[in-house]
Amino acid sequence: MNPGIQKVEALDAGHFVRVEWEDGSESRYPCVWLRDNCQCPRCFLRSARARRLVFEDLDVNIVVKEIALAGRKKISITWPDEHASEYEAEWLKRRCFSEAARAEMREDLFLPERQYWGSDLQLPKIPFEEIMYNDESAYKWLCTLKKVGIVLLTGAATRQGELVKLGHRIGFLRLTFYGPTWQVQDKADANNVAYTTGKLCFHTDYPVLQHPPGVQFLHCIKQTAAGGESEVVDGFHVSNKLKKQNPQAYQILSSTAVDYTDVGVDYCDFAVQCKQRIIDVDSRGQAVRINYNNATRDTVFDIPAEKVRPFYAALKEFDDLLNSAEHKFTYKLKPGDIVTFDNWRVLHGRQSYHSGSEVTRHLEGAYADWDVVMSRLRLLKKRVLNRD
Ligand code: OGA
Ligand code: NM2
Ligand code: ZN
Ligand code: ZN
Repeated sequence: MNPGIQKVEALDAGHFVRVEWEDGSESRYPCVWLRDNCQCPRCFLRSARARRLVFEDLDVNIVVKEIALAGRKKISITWPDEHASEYEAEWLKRRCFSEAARAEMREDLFLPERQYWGSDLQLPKIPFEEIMYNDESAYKWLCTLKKVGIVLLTGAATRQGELVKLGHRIGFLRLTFYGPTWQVQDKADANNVAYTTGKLCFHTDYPVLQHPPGVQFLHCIKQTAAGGESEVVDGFHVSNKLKKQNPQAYQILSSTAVDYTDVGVDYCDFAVQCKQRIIDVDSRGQAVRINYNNATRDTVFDIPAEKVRPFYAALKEFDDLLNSAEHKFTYKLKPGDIVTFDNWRVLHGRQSYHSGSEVTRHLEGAYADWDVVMSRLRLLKKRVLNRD
């Protein structure tokens, strides 16, 4: 498992160190990176696992003066100023610069694997109790949430407060202007379309925030007899479809800044404005976040007039794909269900229901940031996989 080092040498006039492993493979490390990452107490604060070395003290043209193999598990380097550094074989191996090693590290740290789905979704379900008290179940919950984008937790109590407990399980919830948690029910003078009995077409929550909540929880406390069904669609899968079907439309939606607005009073008073692209893409053009809520899209639209109709046409094509029977999955929440989903990827909606004098449908909602969820996922992974 842990590789030993066969041979070590300086290359390229001392600018690189080449490590030959016992299995015959090799790794090359730039000396500026090695010096930058010296693990000695002067250069690295162990208690914080952070670099003490200041950038001003780093010579970007540094070369090794001496290099030696210390056993098969460590190399030592002396630098021109006589500073001495040691690097463990295992530590070096994990930081190998080869394409394959970097891809492996990337997968380990970020779990980028995606499973796309359409109307064929097999909605993953785990009992709420299990993820609360069992680390393996919690790990499975968060892995699936990352990979598939949605997991249903079942059997929670049918009262408010379960999401606060869930928040403690991962770390903490994301506070917004709608409060630490929020009640989705029909309200007089609703400050949001969600707080009516109307249909909610496919949307992601809160694109009006610069950094929209990454993860959303909706806990069903009370469900109405007729209507109120939930709908979800895989926004990344549909984005891929749009890119193939109409690259021009994809280009428009991934480059046009759309204005969003949200003004009102809830947790406190607010007047939020933001510009977001409907499909956010990474440097390779791959969708990484959908920012789409038709209700909060502003009347203000800060683009040249001649670009307006092409934008609407592109959005129409995307919206049609989202709503196609092939892509959407419909289900109905039962009291005690908590749906947890990737709010950057999965668009959600609900069918309308009838209003009455008393509250017939009540969901409690909350948000978490992906940073917090991924942090918990990494810690659970370490604990679950290193258990014996
Ligand atoms: C919301 C929402 C879904 C529902 O509150 O943003 O999407 O089923 N609610 O009421
Ligand atoms: N609620 C459910 O973008 C939005 O306005 C989504 C947010 C009111 C907290 C709805
Ligand atoms: Zn050092
Ligand atoms: Zn919503």
